[in-house]
Amino acid sequence: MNKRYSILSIVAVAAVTGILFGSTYSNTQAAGNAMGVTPETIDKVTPATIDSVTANEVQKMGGLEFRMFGASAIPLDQVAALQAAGRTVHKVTLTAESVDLPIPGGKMYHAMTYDGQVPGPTIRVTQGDVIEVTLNVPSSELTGHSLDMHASAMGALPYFGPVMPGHSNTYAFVANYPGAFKYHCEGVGVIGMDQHVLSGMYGMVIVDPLNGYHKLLIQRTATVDGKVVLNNTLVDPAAYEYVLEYNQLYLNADGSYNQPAMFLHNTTWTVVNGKPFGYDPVVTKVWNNAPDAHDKAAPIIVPVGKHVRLFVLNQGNMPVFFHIVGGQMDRVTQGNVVQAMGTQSWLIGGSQDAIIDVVFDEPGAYVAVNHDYAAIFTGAATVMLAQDNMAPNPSDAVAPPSSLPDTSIPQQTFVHCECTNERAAQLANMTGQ
Ligand SMILES: [Cu+2]
Repeated sequence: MNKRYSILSIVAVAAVTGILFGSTYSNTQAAGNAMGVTPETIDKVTPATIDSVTANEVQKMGGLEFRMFGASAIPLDQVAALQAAGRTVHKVTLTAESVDLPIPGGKMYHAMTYDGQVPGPTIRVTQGDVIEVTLNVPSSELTGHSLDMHASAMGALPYFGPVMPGHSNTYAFVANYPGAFKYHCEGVGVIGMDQHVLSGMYGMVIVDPLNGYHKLLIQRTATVDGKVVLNNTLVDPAAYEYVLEYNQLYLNADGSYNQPAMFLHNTTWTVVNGKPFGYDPVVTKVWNNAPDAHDKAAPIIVPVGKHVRLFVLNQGNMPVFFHIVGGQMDRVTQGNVVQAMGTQSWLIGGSQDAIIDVVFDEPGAYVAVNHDYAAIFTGAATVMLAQDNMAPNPSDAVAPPSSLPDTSIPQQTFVHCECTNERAAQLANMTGQ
């Protein structure tokens, strides 16, 4: 290996570690001031900031300056000007809240949440919109938290940096690309990031394509004059829309986070929208013994012969081999670019999304799974009942409506969530239930 490259590699790793774990940034954040740190110049590597002999070599070369970019970041004092210029601005507030939440077997686990629910609220905007987001961390929290928005293209610092108890942080950005993007806690300078995300601090930002979703081509076959022929149909973009977020829980018997299990990928539960088997009342009878209505397992109702759009996002630590038992996927889209048509399964890696369009031809029970058997049998089995007459759906499985015309077909919902009773009551108020 080239020696110079080798030294630089070591120093670069050390420097990034220094930036992420160093005390300078988090201390200024804890003080709640403006930090004096610009997005362009985050840190300067010196022997004083890195305890490494190799840093001396770098110092002799004039030092390394690390820059992190704010490509889609907007200074807060310019948000109003962008709004005046015609962009829609979404002001979103999320509050960090550590609570105990139920898991099957009548047990609880120590969850970390945004707004008392897992996943956090789904945010929906249109490509080109501005999101101005504030993270509040109440003084009652025992740890700092943070907010990393994958719908943005901006550096981790200063925007995603730790917010200590009793403080808040606001930043803004333009959502330039369409898709179903993750947001998540980075812990405190990435320390504890695994625990915070795998305990519930994640959610989805849906960015609708500015020019709308493509019409859906579905391909079937027919017989005409004794011959098999293709029978293609173009389906309107307007769809019944659902959200499916995959993750894992790694737990000790007392409901605390089990980091050694995480390193071994030894899953305790696989969750879809925060619950193992949350849409599978057949497998998980225990959910139906849950004392609170919003905890009970309930299947997802989908229409027969109509356009169904699934926003699928892997929030977790393991791959998702997304498959619908009894069905095929008519189309898979990522970033509004079609990736596949008529496929059986789609691999969704960590922090990756897929928008899956399906038309269910026949009534009956279909089951969306992660076709990893360990995942299926620990919770990744989602029953979808296709029927002619729609019924109210679990609220956490239904996407918030798009602001684009002719995109979202409205659905009736009932409150269903991995959330506190207080949050369930808030959700009921918000939806008028
Ligand atoms: Cu956190």
